[in-house]
Amino acid sequence: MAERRPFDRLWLGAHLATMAEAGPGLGVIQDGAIGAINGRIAFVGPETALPHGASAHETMRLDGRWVTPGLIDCHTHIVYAGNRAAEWEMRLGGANYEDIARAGGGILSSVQAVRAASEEALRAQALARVDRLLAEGVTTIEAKSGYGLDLDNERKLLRVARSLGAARAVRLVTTFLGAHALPPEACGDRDAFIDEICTTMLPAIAAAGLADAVDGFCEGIAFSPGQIGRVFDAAHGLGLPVKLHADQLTNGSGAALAARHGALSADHLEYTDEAGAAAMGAAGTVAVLLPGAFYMLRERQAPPVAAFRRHGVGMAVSTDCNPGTAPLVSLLLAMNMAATLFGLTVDEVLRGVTREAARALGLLDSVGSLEVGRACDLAIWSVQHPVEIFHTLGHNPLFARVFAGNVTD
Ligand code: DI6
Ligand code: FE
Repeated sequence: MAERRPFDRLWLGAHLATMAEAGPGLGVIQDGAIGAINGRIAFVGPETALPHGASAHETMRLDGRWVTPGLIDCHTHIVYAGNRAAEWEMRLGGANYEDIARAGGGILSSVQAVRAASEEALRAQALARVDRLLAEGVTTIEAKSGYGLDLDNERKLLRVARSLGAARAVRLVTTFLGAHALPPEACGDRDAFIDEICTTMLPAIAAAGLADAVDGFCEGIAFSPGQIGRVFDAAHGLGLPVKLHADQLTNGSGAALAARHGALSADHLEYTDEAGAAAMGAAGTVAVLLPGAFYMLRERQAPPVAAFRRHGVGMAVSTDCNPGTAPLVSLLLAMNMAATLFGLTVDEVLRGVTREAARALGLLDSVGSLEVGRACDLAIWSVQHPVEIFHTLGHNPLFARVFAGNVTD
């Protein structure tokens, strides 16, 4: 009989939420085992199905704990400088987000702070936030630019984002969000700024390999569908996938625009209508729901979750971690909010930070589920049932985090 290669690591005695199937449900395996070789899952199944005589260099017994795929925070603006607490205080006093933005605050005040910050300062501030996410079992983070708004500063943000992935045991995915707001030096000329993004910034950033995808903010206070469409065409011309901040504050038909361009995801979506949801379903565009921003802006209209279900739109859940609308460094809290505020089921939430979040990043082949060949990224939870992972506010039941087969805590 051929000699069987031992696993590098083997976890036994766990209940597994594999997220392996496309359909609803968690793909549960009771009394399961996971074996890793070279950072990938080489076995996943009931412990009783382990090949006879299987051995491992290291074996861990999990005593009935639950294992999910490592969590994925698929929409963040985690690299920024300073904070906007004073703006929040103004909003608490009655000011509104769009008025603050039109008066030169909002995103543009973070742009000022980022332009003044060194790369080292940005990295230190972002790493502190990344560490909070990792402590909750996150193994993949998407990070957007969009607070630089000129080539040098957008590159600076994306370099810092890439460096976070080298500094910590985490998969870091970057997104260029040049079309986030109009910088002051553009003197009000939105079309000229879009030209600059398409002909100068985007090609330089793509050539430097700094972005894995391209995003935009389609909104009355930001850019029109036509302007975003030009950015998307330029991105596709360079072979980069696209995604969109859509219908967050008003219905600007952003969901349909994203779908028309084959976007990986459309994000926020509070004001998306039935036609937008239908277009997303037909295009396979994932709805990324961001309840932290909804909560901090004290929005009243929740995204059309029932329409997303009707049209078979996958739903992901993310923090939107940013200094303005979502100063939030807890994916567990975002998960709780997605259930409490948006009405997602427990299974939808858990799929939304694993399988659907992976799909929103175009990474479903490598992460987001416990299947042979996928990265061995695991979150191991001291809970009796998966709902307890995000039930208790302010409580973190993570027992251990595994990144590419290595226990990191
Ligand atoms: N919507 C958001 O929630 C983020 N960007 C966007 O287009 C954060 C914007 C901000 O800094 O206020
Ligand atoms: Fe955002």
